[in-house]
Amino acid sequence: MRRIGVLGMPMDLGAGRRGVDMGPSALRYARLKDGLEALGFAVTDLGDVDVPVAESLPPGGGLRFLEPIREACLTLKERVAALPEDTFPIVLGGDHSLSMGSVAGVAARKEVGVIWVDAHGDFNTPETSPSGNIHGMPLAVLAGLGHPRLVEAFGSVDPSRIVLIGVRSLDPGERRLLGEAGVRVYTMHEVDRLGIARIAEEALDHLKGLPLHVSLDADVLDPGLAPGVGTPVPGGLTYREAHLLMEILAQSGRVHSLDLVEVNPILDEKNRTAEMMVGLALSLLGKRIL
Ligand code: HAR
Ligand code: MN
Ligand code: MN
Ligand code: MN
Repeated sequence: MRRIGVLGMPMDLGAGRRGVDMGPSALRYARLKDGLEALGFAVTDLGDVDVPVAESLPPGGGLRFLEPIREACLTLKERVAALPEDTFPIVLGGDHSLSMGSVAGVAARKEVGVIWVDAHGDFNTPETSPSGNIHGMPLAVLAGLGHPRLVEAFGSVDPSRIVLIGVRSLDPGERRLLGEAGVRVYTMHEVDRLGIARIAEEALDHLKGLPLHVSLDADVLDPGLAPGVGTPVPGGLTYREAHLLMEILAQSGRVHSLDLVEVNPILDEKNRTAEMMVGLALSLLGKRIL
C-alpha cells in the first residue's frame, strides 16, 4: 500500500480543555505530508471534516456535546469507509472521541485489531466517567459499551481484538470494565518490566491475522517530550520506546490505518508535540534509521 489519505478532524468537543481543535493544523505545519512523501508514498490531503465550534452550540442537557460529536464522527466514519482499499488513512485530531468515527470507518471496510496507545484507558461510560468528557469514552463505545446513541453508531470491535499500551491513569469504573470486557492492557508497569519490544511482539501475536489500526494519543508520551496535551500524566513513554513500538509495528506490515490525536498547540512549546507525533507516524510507516 503506497497511497495515504490524510483527513483532519478539528474537534475539541469531547475534551475538557480547549485547543485540540488546532491539532490538525499543527501536525500539517510539522510537515507530515513532506515526511510521508520522502518515504515514497503518494499522499493526498483530503482536508478537514466539518466540526461545529463549541461556541456555536447550545449548552444542552445530558452528556456534553453528545449529538454534535456523534454527527461529526459519523461523517468521519463515512469518509474513512469510502476510501479506496489501497489507501492508508491517517486521521489528524482533535480530541480522542474522533476515533469512534475512524475505527468504525475502517472496521466497515474489514475486520480490524486495534492498538490504542494512550496514558488513559478511554474506557469510561456515562455511568463511570468522573468528568463527563466523551474523549474518556471512545474505546468503550467501540467495544460496545456506553451511551446507546454512540454504541449503535460506532460499536464495531470485539474487545478481545483491542490492545491498550502505555496506560497509567485509570478511573475505578473503567478499570473494572476493561477487566470484564477482556481487553489486553499493558500499563507502564509492564512497559518497565517487559520492555516495549516484547509488548509490541505480544500485541502482534494477540491480534494475529488481523489488519491493524493504531490510535496514537500524544499523552502516552512522557510530558517532558510532549507538553502539548490537555491531560498530561507523568511517567510516560520515552522517545525511543515510542519509536521502537512504531518501528516494530511497521515491520509487521499489518498496520493499515492511524489516528494522531490530542495534540494541543495552545499548551505546546514551539510545536514540539506535533513534531514528535509526525516523527512517530513516519516510523510507523516504515522510516528506518539504517
Ligand atoms: N479518564 C478521564 C476521564 O474520563 C480522563 C480522560 C482523559 N482523556 C484523554 N484521552 N486525554 O486519553 O475523564
Ligand atoms: Mn490491505
Ligand atoms: Mn485518549
Ligand atoms: Mn490520553
